[in-house]
Amino acid sequence: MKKLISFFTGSVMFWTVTTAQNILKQAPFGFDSLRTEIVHGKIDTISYASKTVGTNRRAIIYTPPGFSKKNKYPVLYLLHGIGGDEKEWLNGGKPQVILDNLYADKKIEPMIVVMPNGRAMKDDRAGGNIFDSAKVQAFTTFEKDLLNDLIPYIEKKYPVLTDRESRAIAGLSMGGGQSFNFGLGNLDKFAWVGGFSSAPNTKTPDELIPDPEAAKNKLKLLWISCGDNDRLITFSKRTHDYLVEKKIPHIYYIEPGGHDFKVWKNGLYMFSQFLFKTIDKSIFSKFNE
Ligand code: FER
Repeated sequence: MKKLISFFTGSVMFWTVTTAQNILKQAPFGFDSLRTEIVHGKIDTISYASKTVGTNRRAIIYTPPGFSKKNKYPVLYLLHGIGGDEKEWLNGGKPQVILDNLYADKKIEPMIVVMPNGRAMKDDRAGGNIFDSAKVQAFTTFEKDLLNDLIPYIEKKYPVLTDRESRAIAGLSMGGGQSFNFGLGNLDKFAWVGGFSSAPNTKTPDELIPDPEAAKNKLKLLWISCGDNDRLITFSKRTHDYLVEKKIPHIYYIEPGGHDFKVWKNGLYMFSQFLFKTIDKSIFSKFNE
């Protein structure tokens, strides 16, 4: 049976690698399965005082296997969608399993992952009408909470690197829109930006990138992915089209799928492997060949 499984896994890997012109685009079978024999990172829930909202707010932190206060780590802020909260990634995407496996296979750089609640309002639960205008507005307000409350808290309490090249932001759907809006809007704070299936809260391209030269010079990676069956694909596509027009290097990856965790987990699997490493921008175009 083991042989059969490894033959199957091997065949799938061979297929994905060869059809992707040596660029792996889809996570291999088992990437999200818990492996008991490897070292695991740790999940904690923290609470920080938010001056922006006037409450104490929760976030979930994943520290990597082998985490030590003697080291200093880069940070990925990983944001949820309109129906979620700080636990959405954990419940739906098992990022700790995906990342533990990537560490075991030596495919990612040690980093801390912060999963905040991106609905910056007093009652930040995902109940009731999640499309209510005050709740949608709270996803915009989160920019202030993130920059002025959460990031300073993380930098005070955790051993983290604080330069822009050691800070990444990515998210799914509303969180993808937030990542573009906040990441591209604060290039002095973020060098790595990713949006998975970004939602209508994504600013228009000229608002997102008023200064194409600054974006070109400052971004290490701008990642845009979306399922080909997602009705929100227009927000990714119009951003991509503008980036092409302005010749701003980025990855645009349309993969089979809808508006769901299959696409977002693959997004995290792929995006995280680029983070905090030397980047070869010449491979970016292979993602939309
Ligand atoms: C909308 C459709 C979808 C919208 C937001 C979403 C604010 C977000 C979806 C998600 O986060 O999964 O019209 O408007």
